[in-house]
Amino acid sequence: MTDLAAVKAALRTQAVETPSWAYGNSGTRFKVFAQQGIPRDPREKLDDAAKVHEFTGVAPTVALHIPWDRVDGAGGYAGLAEHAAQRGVKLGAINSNTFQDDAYRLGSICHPDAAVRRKAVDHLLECVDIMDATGSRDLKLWFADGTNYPGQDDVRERQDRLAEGLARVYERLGEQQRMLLEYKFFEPAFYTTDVPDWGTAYAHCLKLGPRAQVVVDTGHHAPGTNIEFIVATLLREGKLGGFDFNSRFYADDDLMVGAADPFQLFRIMYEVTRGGGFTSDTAFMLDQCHNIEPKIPAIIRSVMNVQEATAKALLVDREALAAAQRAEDVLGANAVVMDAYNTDVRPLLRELREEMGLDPEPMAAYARSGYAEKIVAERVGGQQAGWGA
Ligand code: PSV
Ligand code: MN
Ligand code: MN
Repeated sequence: MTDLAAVKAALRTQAVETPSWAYGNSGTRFKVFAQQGIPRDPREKLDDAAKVHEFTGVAPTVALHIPWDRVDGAGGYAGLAEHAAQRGVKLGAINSNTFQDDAYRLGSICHPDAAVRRKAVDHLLECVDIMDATGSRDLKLWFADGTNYPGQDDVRERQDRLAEGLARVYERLGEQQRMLLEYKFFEPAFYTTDVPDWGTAYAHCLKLGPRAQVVVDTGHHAPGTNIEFIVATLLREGKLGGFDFNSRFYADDDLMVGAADPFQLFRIMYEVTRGGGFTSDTAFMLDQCHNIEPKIPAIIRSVMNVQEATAKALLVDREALAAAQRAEDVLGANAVVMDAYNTDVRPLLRELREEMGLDPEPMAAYARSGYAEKIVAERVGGQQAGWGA
């Protein structure tokens, strides 16, 4: 039997980090649909993120993206951290950006020209300076580097350049800081990508040291990839730094986590709980864009989707599962997992929220709060998230 009090206690400690860019206008390369009430600066993005935390109780940190969230003057980044604290949230991971400058046409830290590589590394070092000011623990690195044509560049040499650049940044990290390396199987490069998969990311992180860990962006895999196996393996090796959660139907769709395949999210969260990732330093971050739906409710929904999948994963009767596995009872073992997945956890979560002093229905409570109307009235000329800017 699963101990429901223990499940609730674990859920109380859950922390899902929301990304600043999810609050801004975004779109595809075809069109950015501007919405009303969109934040005009990083502070207003934090105001919106604080609302998500206020109604869910489990979204206490906000990831920044540099330069999209660059602040000059007015207290700088320490001032931004202070603003966050006043709203009841904290600044989370700093995401670097080495993909929106003309210099990066052939890559950033893997670029054939040392001057471009230096520019990219300088940006990453600036991100660590920002982490010092904000108190952020994690530097999240995603590289758009790669090639489009066979022969365009030396694929092995690009790995050497990558290793060298990462090592320079790793050396700069403080004792309590981490470097989280993200992989993505293709796009914007289409022939080779310099960090295409967890194996490449893992190999670099292993060489760098314990403060370099892998980020699993759920949207960055080929169809049919068993993501939970990757999660189990990385956790076993002590190298799972965190997640960028989102949903995909086709490629890097960045749709709401748990929307396309809630069963996959449950399977991932089961491996997380099984592997101790839920109680370790694994960061649970969203990496999403809300192109056609209202942003704040979509992010509330996403946080709840992660919470529901986690609750179901925690409900797996581990003793019964182990017993069935030992008895070589294939169907029995599968039934234990499916029983947990098929449990309606919404009543449990409503109860939990009430115990936490929250409204049991975050979506409805947000809608009633009047915040959406308030920001539409107050904000004119919202900022684009960064994509397609
Ligand atoms: C690009 O694919 C991407 O979605 C990566 O997942 C990063 O985490 C994110 O952009 C922000 O840079
Ligand atoms: Mn990502
Ligand atoms: Mn992505």
